[in-house]
Amino acid sequence: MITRIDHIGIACRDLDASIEFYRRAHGFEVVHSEVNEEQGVREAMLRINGTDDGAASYLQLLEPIRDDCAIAKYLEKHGEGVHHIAFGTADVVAATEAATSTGIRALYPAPRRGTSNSSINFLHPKDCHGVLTELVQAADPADAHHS
Ligand code: MC0
Repeated sequence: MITRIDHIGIACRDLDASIEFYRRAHGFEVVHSEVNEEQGVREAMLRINGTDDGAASYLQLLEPIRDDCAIAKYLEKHGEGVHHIAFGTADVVAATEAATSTGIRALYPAPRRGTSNSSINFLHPKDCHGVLTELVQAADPADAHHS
């Protein structure tokens, strides 16, 4: 079951410039940053709000660290902007199966590692009316993205 929006992923060319933009425009602060080698990104999580189910919602700013990763390809084709929406769930395998049982393609046969050791899968944008959709299960919902 999906319970919340975990984050909106935004592709950017210059992570530090985008962080500064969101700080100046809206007062958002970075609560976590990391490099995800597998996904080919340097990223920052900006906390937007807390929720009553134990995890908050974030903007996720994503800068590519190599030319062949998904974000680099997206920037080349579309430029900067919203790259994906991530829905939070307590069980990413069950949420993925619920979606694939309706005919939507999952991109991975099993969950992979996401931000802060979360477990993630993606649903193909062509099966989701043009929206790349991520499903994310926090490693520890009470402490999502803070370590
Ligand atoms: C591609 N397409 C998109 C899209 N990316 N549509 C909407 N939103 C996107 N983000 C469309 C293209 O425009 C194209 O449509 C078609 O999908 C095929 O795209 P492509 O450019 O040929 O690229 P592919 O097929 O090689 O790859 C697309 C795919 C890939 C979604 C499968 O990006 C992927 O595997 N994404 C999952 C991983 C990911 O995105 N990692 C970065 C975030 P047309 O009509 O032109 O054919 S990592 C992350 O988010 C982690 C750190 C986390 O949250 O914890």
